[in-house]
Amino acid sequence: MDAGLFSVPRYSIAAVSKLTGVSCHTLRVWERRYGFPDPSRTQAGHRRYQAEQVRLIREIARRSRSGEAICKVIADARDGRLVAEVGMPDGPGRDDPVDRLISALGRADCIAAEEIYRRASSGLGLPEIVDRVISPSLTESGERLFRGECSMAKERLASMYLLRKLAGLVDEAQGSNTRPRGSILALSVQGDRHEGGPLMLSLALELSGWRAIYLGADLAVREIQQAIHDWEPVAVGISMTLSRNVRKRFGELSGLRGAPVFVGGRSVVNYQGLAKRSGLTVILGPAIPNVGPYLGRLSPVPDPPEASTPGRPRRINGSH
Ligand code: B12
Repeated sequence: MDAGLFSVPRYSIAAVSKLTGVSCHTLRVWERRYGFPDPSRTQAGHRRYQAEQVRLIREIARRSRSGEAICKVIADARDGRLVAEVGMPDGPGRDDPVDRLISALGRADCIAAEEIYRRASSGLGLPEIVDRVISPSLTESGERLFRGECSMAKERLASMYLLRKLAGLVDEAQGSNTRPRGSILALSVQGDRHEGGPLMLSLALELSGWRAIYLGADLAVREIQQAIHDWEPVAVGISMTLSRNVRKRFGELSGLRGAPVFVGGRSVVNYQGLAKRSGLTVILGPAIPNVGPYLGRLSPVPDPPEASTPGRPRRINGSH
């Protein structure tokens, strides 16, 4: 990593919000209240953050989500006592398995990629494979495309490889989740073609004992209504990766009937008020640790009396 590049303040507040999951409003509040982070300003007065600051903000957000007092975590960051355990926005170093995996895929060397993936995931549980291998690799391959460092075909090969692996983990979790508590739709809405979020949501659902009905990306809201009608899920979980048209989509989602709708993903962080006004429940942060607690408060709708067997999970077509 080039130390000079690392210290150039080049991230706007919107970019930092997307990279860290902390809303623009919260970043301004922290700055006003605690004097941290303290970004540079462009001539026009716009905030610009360094990669190191982004890394620290990610770590602050992670610790705050795990229950530490925000004023203490920020004081630690300000005084240089915070060790960031999470990845850097400028991508992994050369020896990092993520870098080697994406580079092998960039050469279309699927055998080498498989070996790197196998070693990097060996001995890890499903959530750790996601956190340490799949998620950072998906991000790195897409970021290389956005930085102009690889072709669309190379990004596509890497994304498809990683999404297949993620889907494999969903299957594995589903195989162990033999008595699901109820079924939940997992998808992203029309216009949003990112599949990583809804797959990750499906994995989180299966790991917390629910049956994910994975409907993929880019689904029209009227189709969601039809799916609620056909399968009567306990809830609908939407992954929002793209900020484009969020207002319009929330408006459409507010018209869904027959199941509560919850939304998560990187785009909801700056639209929490709007989501609530649209009758949607917002779940912030990564899917795996955060979906279970919310769903724990939802009780599955019981089967109709003639079909129900006490103590059995609710059936949906072909789910078990
Ligand atoms: C891979 C990728 C693509 C691939 C997608 C391939 C595929 N088939 O899925 C391709 C190349 C197609 C693509 C296209 C575009 N992309 Co793109 N993409 C990415 C990238 C690099 C990784 C996304 C990913 O899969 N991450 C891994 C997943 C698992 O992480 P995640 O989605 O963040 O999900 C985590 C949490 O958010 C949360 N979560 C997610 N969903 C849910 C749901 C619930 C309920 C909960 C509780 C939690 C939760 O849990 C997950 C972790 O456990 C990101 C950049 C990045 N740094 O992430 C940009 C990014 C998402 N893309 C972006 C953009 C702008 C685009 C394009 C518009 C680019 C363009 N100009 O064409 C198009 C839009 C296409 C479309 N219509 O959707 C922006 C979105 C900005 C925004 N918020 O609007 C990003 C952030 C890039 C950037 N730095 O600006 N992209």
